[in-house]
Amino acid sequence: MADKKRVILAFIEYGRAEDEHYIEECRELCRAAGAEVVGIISQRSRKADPHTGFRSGKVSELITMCQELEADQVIFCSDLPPAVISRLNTMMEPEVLDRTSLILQIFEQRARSRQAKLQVEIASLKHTLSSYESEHEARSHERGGTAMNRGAGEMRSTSVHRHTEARIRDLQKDLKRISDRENEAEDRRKRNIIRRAAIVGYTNAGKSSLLNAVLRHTGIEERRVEEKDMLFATLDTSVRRIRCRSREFLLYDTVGFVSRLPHELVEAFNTTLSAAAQADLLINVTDASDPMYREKKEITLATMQQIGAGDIPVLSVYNKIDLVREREEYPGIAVSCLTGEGLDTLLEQITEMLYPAEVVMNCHIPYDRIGMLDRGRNTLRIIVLDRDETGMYVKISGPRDFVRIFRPWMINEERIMQ
Ligand SMILES: Nc1nc2c(ncn2[C@@H]2O[C@H](COP(=O)(O)OP(=O)(O)OP(=O)(O)O)[C@@H](O)[C@H]2O)c(=O)[nH]1
Ligand SMILES: [Mg+2]
Repeated sequence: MADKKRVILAFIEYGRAEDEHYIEECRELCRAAGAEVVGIISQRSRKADPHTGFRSGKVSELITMCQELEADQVIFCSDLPPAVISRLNTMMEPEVLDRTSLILQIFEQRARSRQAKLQVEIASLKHTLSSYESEHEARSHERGGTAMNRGAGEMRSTSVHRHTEARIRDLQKDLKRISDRENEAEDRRKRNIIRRAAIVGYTNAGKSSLLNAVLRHTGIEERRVEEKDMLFATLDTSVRRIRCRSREFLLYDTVGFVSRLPHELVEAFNTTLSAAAQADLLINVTDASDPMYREKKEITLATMQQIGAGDIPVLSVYNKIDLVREREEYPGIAVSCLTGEGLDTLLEQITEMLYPAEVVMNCHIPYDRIGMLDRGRNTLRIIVLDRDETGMYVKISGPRDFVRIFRPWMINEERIMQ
């Protein structure tokens, strides 16, 4: 195995309460990228130096530190303009990257499916493009340049720019072909009128573990998904069929989020996240043993809004409760995927939320439409009462939206249960 990259983390400490957590998270991101953090350097400041992020004395200190610690890379974790990052790159030997590039590196290493690979490549190219644009803007600003005095270098960069944009368009076309196929599969699932719940949450909260725990709890030992103590272990969406209290639903495991997730990535991962955006219920999993769990839960909700899933009902789940000594009154369901605690309540709540108000309808379905009953078999309770020469008398109960499709053959609506 290749030697681990030796990384120095650089920060500007703005004096915010979350600074310490942020540093810790960047350390974890490095670990996830397979790098070793050999040093941390920070400068307390209200704002970043517009040219080099750090002030000049600190930059010299960073250069010396790189030599002494034989660093291969510097990750500047404060949000600096790309032009600053590229200026720093001209000033020191090791490569200087921003946090977005670090996250992109992790995604690049983890991407397995064609879809994930395409999504990551698009995000990387978009990041390069925005870095390039910002650098270009900074340069022409410094020079006071106008369109009239473009040099040869600028013309060359414009062609690189155009080439990158064309490549992004090609990749997006490929991605669209894959997502169209997936949408067809999704449409087939929808036609089968089966309800869908998506597990979403901060990375490492235990989303994949929750899917596995539910599988185990409902008696399915096989078809487990990978769970791992590492940020961004899951990049592709997995889906499993769950049967609980004579009801069925689909449960999706999705990619996790972090604070300040690069917008290029959120955009590119729209296809993967569309499972969540189209779900009937979002299960927002947080790690209750994490001191920052409230903030992380909010970040997940904000990201869900960003992808257009802000209107979907949310069930909050507080996982890893086995690690919490002093439990709180959680506004949701406390569970442990490790011990199985709380899973009964969770499943009960999921089915209640997925199948809320129920309708019971007596119908006479003609024999040539009997196939309709097949479509509802996963979601509805169907009891055959009688038959005659033209069709069947059935009692159908289930969610109003689904029972409604049998309205043309309704004899009467019996009662409504809440
Ligand atoms: N003690 C304890 N550990 C848990 C529990 N649930 C999950 N874990 C651990 O937490 C780590 C992360 O779990 P995953 O299920 O991979 O987390 P994830 O949310 O899918 O993470 P990403 O795919 O990276 O977004 C693993 O080491 C799990 O074993 C729990 O209830 N209790
Ligand atoms: Mg996972």
